[in-house]
Amino acid sequence: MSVYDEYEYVPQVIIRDEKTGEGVSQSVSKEELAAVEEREAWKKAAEEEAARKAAEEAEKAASESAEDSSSEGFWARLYRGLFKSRKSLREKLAFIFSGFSEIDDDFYEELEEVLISSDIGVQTTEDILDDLRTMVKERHIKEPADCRELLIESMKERMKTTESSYDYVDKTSVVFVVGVNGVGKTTTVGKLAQKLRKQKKKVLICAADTFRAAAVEQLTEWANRAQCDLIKGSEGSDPSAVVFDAVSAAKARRADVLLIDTAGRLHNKKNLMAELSKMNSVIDREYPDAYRETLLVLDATTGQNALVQAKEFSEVTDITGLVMTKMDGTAKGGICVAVENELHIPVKYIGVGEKVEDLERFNADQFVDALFAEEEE
Ligand SMILES: Nc1nc2c(ncn2[C@@H]2O[C@H](COP(=O)(O)OP(=O)(O)OP(=O)(O)O)[C@@H](O)[C@H]2O)c(=O)[nH]1
Ligand SMILES: [Mg+2]
Repeated sequence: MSVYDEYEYVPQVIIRDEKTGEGVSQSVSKEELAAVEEREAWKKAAEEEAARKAAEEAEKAASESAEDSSSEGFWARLYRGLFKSRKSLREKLAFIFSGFSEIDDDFYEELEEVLISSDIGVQTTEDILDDLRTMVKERHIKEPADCRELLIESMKERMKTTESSYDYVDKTSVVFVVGVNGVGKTTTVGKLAQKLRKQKKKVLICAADTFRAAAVEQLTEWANRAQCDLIKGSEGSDPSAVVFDAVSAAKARRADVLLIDTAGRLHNKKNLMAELSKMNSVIDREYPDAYRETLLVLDATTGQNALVQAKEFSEVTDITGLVMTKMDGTAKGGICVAVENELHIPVKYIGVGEKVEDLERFNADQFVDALFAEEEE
């Protein structure tokens, strides 16, 4: 019922003059009144829609900042994660920087030992010392303590041999997560799923580790937490068949990213590698347009062993990035410098704890700064 129906006289409406802003009372016909009412209703609906959108945006912003405020923020997490490595390196370096009065062969020898014992690796240590000798000469450095800055500079440079890219996040992609037993593959898949979901990506998880029933349970929990779909097979089924199903589902559901968790528990290396290549062929055949990423997960606590694993995996499959886990539990953080410098495969993420937010994109400068930071906070 319109206002008009209630009155016998021709209604007056206030029409606002656009230029002066003044309201002018005018008589209007039934049709005009209906048009005004319709316009008002439309305006109200538009305002309500704008308010709803603003509230949605505010909620989204709050949830994004919640990702950080629920924990300590990027730098603090990195700093905490590298606690053991930093402490160990600082103690050893303090000893040689204060214990030597000049930069001589003994100084270099001692420094070499410190770097190797910090799991920076023999080859990378040699490279860094070569850099250091050159810089000391060129810049006429005399004080051993001044070598600290040179060391930081060289390490950063050594880690910049490869540029990390995260292109897969914005493409229709398939991410294989591979690695040996217990390094943190499933945890990494779970953490990545949540990260991607926070970025509003449609994520599908594939449980291609069919060797342990517990693996599927573990992944189901992560998938529930991240609120994303999970494709699984029965225990002992062919992982490639599960991958096939996952690809079909990813296509049908228009997933942005398909994350594939694989087994690290095959009875021998040959089987593991054959299985990987079979799964890769399924993707090549069934999902040729998908952007491919193969992340090799390495447990930083294993030090040089991680370097060996990275070499072996990269011989049989095209590794596009590394994930160094358990950085929080080791003084062997220097291994990141070694893998980047020696293998030229970028470290893309580091794991600094078991919680979902404890997975960081890797940044060489910040990593080295956190490793050498002076004061404990
Ligand atoms: N402290 C710490 N623990 C981690 C990190 N990443 C994973 N873990 C722990 O390492 C253990 C093994 O992790 P999983 O994700 O099950 O490893 P996986 O590679 O899937 O193991 P398999 O499937 O058995 O080969 C779990 O207890 C994780 O919580 C990390 O960055 N820091
Ligand atoms: Mg697993």
